[in-house]
Amino acid sequence: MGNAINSRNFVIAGHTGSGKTLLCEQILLQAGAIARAGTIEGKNTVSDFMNDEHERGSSIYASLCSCTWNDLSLYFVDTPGYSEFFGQTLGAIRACDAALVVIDAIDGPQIGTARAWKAARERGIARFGFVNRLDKERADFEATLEQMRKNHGRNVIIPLYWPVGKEAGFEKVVSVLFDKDIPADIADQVAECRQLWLDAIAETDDEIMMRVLDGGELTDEEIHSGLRKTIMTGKTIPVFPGSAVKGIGVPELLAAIKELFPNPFEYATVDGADLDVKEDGAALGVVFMSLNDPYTGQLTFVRGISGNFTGDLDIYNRTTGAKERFGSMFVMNGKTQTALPAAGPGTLFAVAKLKDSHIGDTMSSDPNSRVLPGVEPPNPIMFYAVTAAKSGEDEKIVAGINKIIEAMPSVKLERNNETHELLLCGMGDQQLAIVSRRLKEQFKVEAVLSTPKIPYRETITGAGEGHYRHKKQSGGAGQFAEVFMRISSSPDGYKCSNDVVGGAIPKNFIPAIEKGVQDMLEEGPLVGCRVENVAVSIFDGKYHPVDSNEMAFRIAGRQAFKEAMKQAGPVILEPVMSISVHVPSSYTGDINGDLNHKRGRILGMESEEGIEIIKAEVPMAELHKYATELRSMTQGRGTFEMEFARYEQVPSNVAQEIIAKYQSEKGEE
Ligand SMILES: Nc1nc2c(ncn2[C@@H]2O[C@H](COP(=O)(O)OP(=O)(O)O)[C@@H](O)[C@H]2O)c(=O)[nH]1
Ligand SMILES: [Mg+2]
Repeated sequence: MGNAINSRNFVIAGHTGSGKTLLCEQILLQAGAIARAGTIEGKNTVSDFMNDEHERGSSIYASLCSCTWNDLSLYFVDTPGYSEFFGQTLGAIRACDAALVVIDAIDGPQIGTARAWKAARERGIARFGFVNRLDKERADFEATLEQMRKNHGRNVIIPLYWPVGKEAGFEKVVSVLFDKDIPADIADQVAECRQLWLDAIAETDDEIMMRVLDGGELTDEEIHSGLRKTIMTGKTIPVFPGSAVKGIGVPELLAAIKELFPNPFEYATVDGADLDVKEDGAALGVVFMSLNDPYTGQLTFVRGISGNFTGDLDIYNRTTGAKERFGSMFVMNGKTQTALPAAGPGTLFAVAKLKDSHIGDTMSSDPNSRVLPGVEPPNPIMFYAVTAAKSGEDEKIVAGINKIIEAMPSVKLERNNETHELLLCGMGDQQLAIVSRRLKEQFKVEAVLSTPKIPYRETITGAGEGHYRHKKQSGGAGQFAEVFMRISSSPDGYKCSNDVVGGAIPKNFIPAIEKGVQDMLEEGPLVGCRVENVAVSIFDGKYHPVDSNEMAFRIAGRQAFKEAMKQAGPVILEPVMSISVHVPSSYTGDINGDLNHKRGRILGMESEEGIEIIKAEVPMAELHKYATELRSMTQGRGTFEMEFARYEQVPSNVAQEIIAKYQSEKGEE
């Protein structure tokens, strides 16, 4: 494809159902890349090609589209709108020069819209808005715009075009800056937008500022370069009205992509001011997506940043250290692959059969190239314990899951070393259901997902003394050990001291006693969980010159500790998570009530870009199904983030329940 200055790439993001997938279809159609636009209902769009997507009627995986429009090479990524699949969107935002956020003109901006704006702002890329579905009944451009202005500011969100006609009568869009022939009923709105643009452009240059203040005119050239500047710095967000179904507003969008979207040389500023983007020299790129599908096999998606990737180069994965070769490279359009001999700056392309390259990795032909920032997936908020349905298939399960989640950056598989469970961690149950279904279909193994154990811990609140005399006479040699110990609370961690005087226990048996204590620390006496923050003093005992041995002292140590713990006010600690729940303001009452019910503490509320954020601390044990509960409480309009805060003592009524449950499970074994 052409040279880099004539190529543009962008990510299409936004709330689910806003029309992102159809907008891709319409762009491809107008560029002549497809002969007819597919429909969601017809399950024949370029970008929703996976079975899972046809079943749901919406995007789950990010997908890459490419076309040529007026000598301009376009690469764009259609992304799923659901919060569960947002990890994919983050990968695309990391790699692209610009974000085009699609907003539904009927429902207005939603949580998925806010999430997309925010991620693009944090990445520092240029942002554009497309207000879609204006052909549909109840569509309201001005109401949608008002909402967006309320969230971001009137001088930030500025329409570059204005719609003519409403609903079924929506016929075209006019440029607020360049069209002379403006219908009378929209003249005021158009004039206001024009002024907002002129003010924003004036902000970019002192000389222009003076001229605008004096009421002077700007040339088209000055307007263009001013627009580019204000958009690139993120100070303004141009808005395009349109209809992805009818194609209205899309030619104007395409023209703006050529004129106003950043080109691959301007991208450098995002990854570091000193990054020198060149069409020759060492090839440098970043992985932003991955696909492992029965039709396509393993595909890794790369954004070329500088230099030229070709099949004969050795490519170093600078993040993992793996050496790779880009033997077969493709331009992608949904699932359609076209061989690509070389990929330069700005190109989004796929590479087949890479061994060890993952989303966010830096790829370079220079073994010493810099390592670029990767992709930070959101923290998982839903966890399941995974086991194989058939015994002996655990390894197959692990291998299968690892393959599947390669394409899902927000899903992780990890072993918890306190509960010893294998945990599948992700953003919601729909995502995890996809993993287990693909395991069955593609890898022919069945996984059982169950509620994971909570990694409770145990500690003491006071001091206690324990004594144990271990004595056994069985046939030949006997066993003998006697131990006295004191324990007390130790806020900065476990300690053990040997305070035995007069050789009551020889020094060489002390480590065995400590081993006994450690056995109990691993599996505490209350509920079998890790014991922490205890200081132990071994202060007396007895031994027998023939019958004493290490095993005997280990047993005595274990029992003496158990005894001491009983006296020392043992308590259970539970992990408490800090969460922030993002919801439209009408839901905050319900959400707060529910969090109180979950033993949560509300820390505060703030609002950001039209979304309320409730911060709270809630015990992990209460949050297992929260992703699903929140979705149904808010009809899908709420999301939350979560991270570990600290361990806290479990209230005694809850502790009783946990102990009773542990005892009954232990009884069954
Ligand atoms: N009337 C109308 N419907 C649209 C338009 N764009 C999308 N839709 C419909 O809105 C629904 C969601 O579209 P889709 O492209 O899947 O949205 P996505 O989830 O953002 O990818 C589908 O039923 C589309 O047919 C539009 O411009 N006008
Ligand atoms: Mg879609």
